[in-house]
Amino acid sequence: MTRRRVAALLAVVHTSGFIPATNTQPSAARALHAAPPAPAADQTEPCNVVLTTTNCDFDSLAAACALASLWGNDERFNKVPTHVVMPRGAFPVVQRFLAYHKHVLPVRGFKTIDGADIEALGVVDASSAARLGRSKKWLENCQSLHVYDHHVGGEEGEDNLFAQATEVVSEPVGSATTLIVERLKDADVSPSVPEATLYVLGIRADTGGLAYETTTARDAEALAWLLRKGASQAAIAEFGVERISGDQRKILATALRTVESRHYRGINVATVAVRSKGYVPGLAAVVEELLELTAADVLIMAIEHQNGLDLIGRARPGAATVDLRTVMHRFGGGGHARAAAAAVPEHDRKAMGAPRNVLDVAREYVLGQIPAEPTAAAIMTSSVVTLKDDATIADARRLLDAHGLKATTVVDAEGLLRGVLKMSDVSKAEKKGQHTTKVKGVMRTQVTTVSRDTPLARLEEILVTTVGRVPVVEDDGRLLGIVTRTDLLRLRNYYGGSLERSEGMMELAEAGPGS
Ligand SMILES: [Mn+2]
Repeated sequence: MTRRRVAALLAVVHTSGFIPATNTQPSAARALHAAPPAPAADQTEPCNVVLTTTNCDFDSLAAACALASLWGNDERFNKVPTHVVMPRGAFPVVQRFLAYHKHVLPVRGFKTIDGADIEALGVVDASSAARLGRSKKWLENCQSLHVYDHHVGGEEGEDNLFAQATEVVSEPVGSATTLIVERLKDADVSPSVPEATLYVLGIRADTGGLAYETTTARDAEALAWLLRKGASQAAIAEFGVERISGDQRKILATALRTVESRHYRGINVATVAVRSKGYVPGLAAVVEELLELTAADVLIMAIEHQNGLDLIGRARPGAATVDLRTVMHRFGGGGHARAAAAAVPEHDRKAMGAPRNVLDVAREYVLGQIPAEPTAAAIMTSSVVTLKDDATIADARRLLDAHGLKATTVVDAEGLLRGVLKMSDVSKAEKKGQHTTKVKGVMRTQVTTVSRDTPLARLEEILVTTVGRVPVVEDDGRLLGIVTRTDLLRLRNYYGGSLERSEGMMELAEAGPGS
């Protein structure tokens, strides 16, 4: 089949939102697998089932297929076959992958399973029954329930499956697939090449190719093991990039025109409401694209469609205090702090009215999570190594060397900031033999300064575009402290406590001339 025809087929799949091939496997195709005589789709047989979540992503499909493989090699489970079932819908790229690979994966249509036949039921990438769609009813029939999830701390509430589960694996790694690949490795079960490829796609999708904040060393190790098992880099290159479909593009274009940004305490919170006639899969990818294109720190999209109203939210690590999971939890959804979603319950929709109102409520939650922006006074190092303006170049050299500095501030006898002296200024003066020259004749007097009330956003702008350290001064020019890039990195908390406090923890007095 040519690529174009597959694409044409998938275009039909997009509008329905389901995967017809797995739900209604044509009998002609079944007949090709001649031996043993294939059971009719409606013939029942005891089995295990592993469920993906609704709107199945690569992590969910990969984790489910990996668990089916694990059970197939475990004598506690392998007396009966294990099938993977997708309750409702999948990301377009996942559908495309399945269109090529369904004959090598244990995926079965929902309707081909009789709930009464299920022995062990696996749930991956979720710990809430709400994520299981119509398969939820199977929870009552199954003999044992096994939950593998990496959304630790989320999805609590009445739908949480932990209480009724026989086995719970809930660990904070980047992907659910990682949890099960580790078990395959421990059990010495080698995946087939297409399986290994799918598992890599699962880990990549949920870790953003190991780039997301939630990524752990365990994800990278699981991924490396799969590559050693022969995962196809050609297939990963093909399916590892989500392509925006025509329907997605239309919504993206509308959203770009109507997105509303609100700057609050240095954070850009954007919201947008869109409508779609049919179910458009893969809207999370649209939200991610929008986050990039609008330079928002937080973006929440409301999608109104025939079956209800969905919210999808994404946030950058820079919006450190924003926890979209708790925001979406308010609307019965879940996810991670930086990526979460909800299908807004009917009663909320009735109470709030238009999608715009629902978005306003969601935005208020987000704004409530943003603390007052720190100012220079809170961030600065207040005891700064500094020179008096009547110190000599020789004094300056001693001071800079002693503290390993490349520059220092210069103050007068009253402590008023008079200038900045750089190492290069000192070196130049030394070459001219000006060792006893006063620094006030050599220093730079054009100095960018800020006040104690300068907000973080402005400090950041100065520190990343012009100078690496900026003095904080009182209205009368008295030097209060200094803010450096190190302070900025500390505040961003990129490196935990591993950064040394910035230069200049010295008392001003110690650095006076002749000291
Ligand atoms: Mn996941």
